[in-house]
Amino acid sequence: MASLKLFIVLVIVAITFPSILATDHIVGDETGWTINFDYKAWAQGKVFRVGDRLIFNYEQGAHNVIRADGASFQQCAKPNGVEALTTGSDVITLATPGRKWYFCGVGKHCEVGNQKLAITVLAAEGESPASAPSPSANTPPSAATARTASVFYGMMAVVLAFAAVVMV
Ligand SMILES: [Cu+2]
Repeated sequence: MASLKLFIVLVIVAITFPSILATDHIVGDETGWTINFDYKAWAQGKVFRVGDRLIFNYEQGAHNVIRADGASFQQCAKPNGVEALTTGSDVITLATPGRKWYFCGVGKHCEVGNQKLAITVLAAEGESPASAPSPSANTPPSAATARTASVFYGMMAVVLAFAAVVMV
């Protein structure tokens, strides 16, 4: 019985506080991470938020994932000190808002195969769209504040949920 109550309370919490939930984005959907796929079109219309995850699926060894900056993305050149991700199911949690760039560092997959992805990450859900950064802007101070508030409410929800379970 206790576990059923806990489940119900957690469902209520999840519905009431969607900001504590995040989205997993499978890059390229069922096609995965490969050459000759239009990742620009794939990203178009999708909303990426802080806390969401990007999942790059590919055959291990056939591709990799390099986290780039704007300049290295344009040139398909690995930035100094950046290690490629190579597991075949690489998960990247979007930690900060702003422009993010990824490409494959194998062969000429980026230059010729167009295996590259650029996205704009918005602040966590529950904030006004006005606080969303433009591609060239840095993180507005208000975004960090709002994110902290969202985390606070999420934690409050968990505390209340457990309090409810104890009291029922
Ligand atoms: Cu590749």
